[in-house]
Amino acid sequence: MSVNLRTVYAFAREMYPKKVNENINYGTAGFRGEAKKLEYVMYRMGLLATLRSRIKNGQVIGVMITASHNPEPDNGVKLVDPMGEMLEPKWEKIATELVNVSDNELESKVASIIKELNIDIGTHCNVYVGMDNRYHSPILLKAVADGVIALKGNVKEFGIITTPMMHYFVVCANTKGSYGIPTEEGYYKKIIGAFESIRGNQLENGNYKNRLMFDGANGVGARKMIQFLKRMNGSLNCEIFNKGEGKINENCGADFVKVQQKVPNGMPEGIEANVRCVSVDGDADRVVYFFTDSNGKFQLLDGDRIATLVANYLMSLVKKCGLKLKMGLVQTAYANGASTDYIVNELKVPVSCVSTGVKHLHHKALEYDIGIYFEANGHGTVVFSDEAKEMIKSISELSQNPEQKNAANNFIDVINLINETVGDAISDMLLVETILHSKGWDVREWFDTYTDLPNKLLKIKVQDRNVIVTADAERICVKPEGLQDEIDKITSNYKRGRSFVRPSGTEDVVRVYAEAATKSDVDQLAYEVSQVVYKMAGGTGAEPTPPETIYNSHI
Ligand code: G16
Repeated sequence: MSVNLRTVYAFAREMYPKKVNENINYGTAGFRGEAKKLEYVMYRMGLLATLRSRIKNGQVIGVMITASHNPEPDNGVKLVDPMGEMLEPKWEKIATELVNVSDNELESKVASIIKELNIDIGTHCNVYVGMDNRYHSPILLKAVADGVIALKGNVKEFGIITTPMMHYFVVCANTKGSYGIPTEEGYYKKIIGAFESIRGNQLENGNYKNRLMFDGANGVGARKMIQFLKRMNGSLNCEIFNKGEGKINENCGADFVKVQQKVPNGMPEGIEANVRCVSVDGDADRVVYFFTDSNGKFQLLDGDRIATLVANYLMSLVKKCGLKLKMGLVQTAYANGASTDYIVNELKVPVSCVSTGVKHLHHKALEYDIGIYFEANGHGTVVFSDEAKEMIKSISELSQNPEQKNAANNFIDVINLINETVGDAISDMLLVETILHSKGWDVREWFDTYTDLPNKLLKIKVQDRNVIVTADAERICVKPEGLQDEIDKITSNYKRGRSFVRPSGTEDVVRVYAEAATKSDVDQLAYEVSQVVYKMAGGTGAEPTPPETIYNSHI
């Protein structure tokens, strides 16, 4: 096949000219920003995906158009590598360079990538493209597809899907179907089949009631949850809210619920006590639970809670199977200190802390036979080594002990229920439901496993967020000089005080996290740290406001 690189420039000039001068970076999960500025970025990511596929011998690369938890005017792009991982870090750099060259330099940049990486441009390549339900996603999807076509790649469009569905399709295609069938029906069938096989006909158990309220963030998660329920024959009693009536993520969804620590808009006022509620984000790769307790107080169960529940359950399955498997849990600095204490002291599972971004967590989790990773924001999953899967399978086939055999069969279903390719809000939710059902627990029993330290997450607008440089899995701020000393001084005044700052990789803000022994302490700690960040990192706009006026939400 002959590829004329001149086409690359022709498409750019005629259809996707770069009209902005500022440079942008591949962030925590790809490029993200105002949708109206992204067409040239998408076109170039289409080009990049073909090069990536070619260097991977024609394996499928995924391109997902979404701005996930960001507000509706934003959009973005996430690239998916052949085994479902996020794009390899070395290629993030290439992607950044490709996006920032001028239209005139584009053709020669593509030529130099091909030359430097010795890519055989005449070979076949395959790119999958999908999008969330933002109104500007179709235009951006077309730009990606044109990028693929410009370099004579094969493009397959999946239309509106969740991000985890895209990861699943890519892995299924690249494993020749051994992970599953790379279609929407194949995805539903695998997950629902496993869920219903474990649950059987007994829909309730002990204190577990089959009733759930689902906040779809007005995003694609709501649409797909409707599809799940249509195929589930009543095995899950789930009422869906925020199905698309309002703006995506606006005062609803997993990020809103986690950060604001309150019930999202669009759900009924005065939800009955102890009813499980769940929120997913705009592209359904994050999930958090919440409920209103019998005192009318909002209570959150975030990614840390899901991780600990899952670890506890999988440990018991490993034990019942009589196996010895290396299990580890991966968190980020955002993990609540109480959750880490519980993992270390009660569960006795090794825990590691890595930088924000599922790409870092996923990578670390692969070091274990069973690697559980969750960000506090609800983004996470479990990965199993091939050896672990083989061991479980052979117990299921060979064991003469009915209890052990049963546990192994159950384990296989649980593995099939989990979308190992990336954090998947719906699959994670069905896993939580499965665990609570098997334990016969209501949400309160889950909540009572440990007590979270009060915590607060704030955003500070600064002139240039990259003036903040961090180290040690983002727990230490090394620039601007002296900022960490100030944070240390402030933190030392608070019992169980901990705080860190980092530039966001998805929004133009600096994030401030704080936790402390009491709610009033954490409010004050977060405020004081925000103040020094504002002063030392070039804050813009209104200064941080003292707690009495801004923090009237509850923890
Ligand atoms: C993305 C990443 C997550 C990360 C989040 C926030 O989530 O996939 O791993 O935690 O951004 O990142 P930051 O604090 O750098 O803005 P999503 O759901 O928006 O794709």
